[in-house]
Amino acid sequence: MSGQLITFEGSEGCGKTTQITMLAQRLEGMGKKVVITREPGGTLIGEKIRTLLQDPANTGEITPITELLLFSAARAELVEQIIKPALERGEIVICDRFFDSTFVYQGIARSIDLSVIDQLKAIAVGSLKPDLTLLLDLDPEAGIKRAGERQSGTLDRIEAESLEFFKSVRQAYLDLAVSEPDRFTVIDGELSVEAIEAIVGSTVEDKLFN
Ligand code: Z5A
Repeated sequence: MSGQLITFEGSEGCGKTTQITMLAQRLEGMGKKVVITREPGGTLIGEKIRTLLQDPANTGEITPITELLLFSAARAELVEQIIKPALERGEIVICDRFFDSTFVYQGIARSIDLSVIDQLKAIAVGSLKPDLTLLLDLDPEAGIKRAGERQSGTLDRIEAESLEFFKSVRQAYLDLAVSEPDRFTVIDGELSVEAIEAIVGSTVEDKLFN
C-alpha cells in the first residue's frame, strides 16, 4: 500500500481532535490527499458501536470482554471500509485512536489478558500498522477537566472512570512509546495548541516525507 497511516493517541481531552484538523490542513496545503477518521467510529456500523460504548445509560451493562469485542468490531469495519482503500489510493489517513488505545484501555487499564488483545488485533487489522503515532501526553486531571468543560459537565461511560484508571492509561501509553521509539513521538499536551501544531508538523515532515 502506497499511502501512509498516522495515528493520534492520548488520554481524554489531550487535544487529538484539535491537532488532527490542523495537521490535515497542513498536509492538504502541501498537495496531499488526506482522510480523517476516528475510533470507535468512522463507518456506519462503527458509529453505532460508538454510541453503544459511550452511552452513560450502559454503565455497568458492558463487560470488559464485550467492550473489547465492540471496539475490535468497529476497528475491523474501519480498516476494511476506509483505511485500506485510502492507503491503496496512496492517500494519508489520520486516525483519532487505533489499536494502541485497545492495548492501553482494555489491556492495561482493564487488565484483559494481553494475548487476547493481540489475537483480536490480528483479526481486526492483520499486519497493518501506523507509520507514525503521535502521543499527546497530558495529566489525566487536566484532560478530564478539559473534556468536562467542553461537554457542559456531562461525562460519557468511559470518561466517568476513576482517576486511577486514567493514571494507568497515561503510564501505559508512555511505556508503549518507550517500547516502540521509531513509531511513537511523545508530545507534551500541556503546551499551547500552536506549539503542539508546530511539533506535529515538523515530526510528520521529518519522519514521513524526508
Ligand atoms: N477507547 C477504548 O477504551 N478502547 C479503544 O480501543 C478505543 C477507544 C479506540 C473514545 O472517546 C473513548 O473510547 C476514549 C477511549 C476509549 N475514552 N476515554 N477517555 P472520544 O473519542 O469521545 O474521546 P477521546 O478520544 O478521549 O478524546 P476527546 O475528548 O475527543 O478529546 P481530544 O480529541 O483528545 O481533544 P480535543 O477535542 O482536541 O480537545 C479537548 C478540549 O481541550 C477542547 O476544548 C480543546 O479546545 C481544548 N484543547 C485542545 N488542545 C489544547 C491545548 N493544547 N491547550 C489547552 N486546551 C486545549
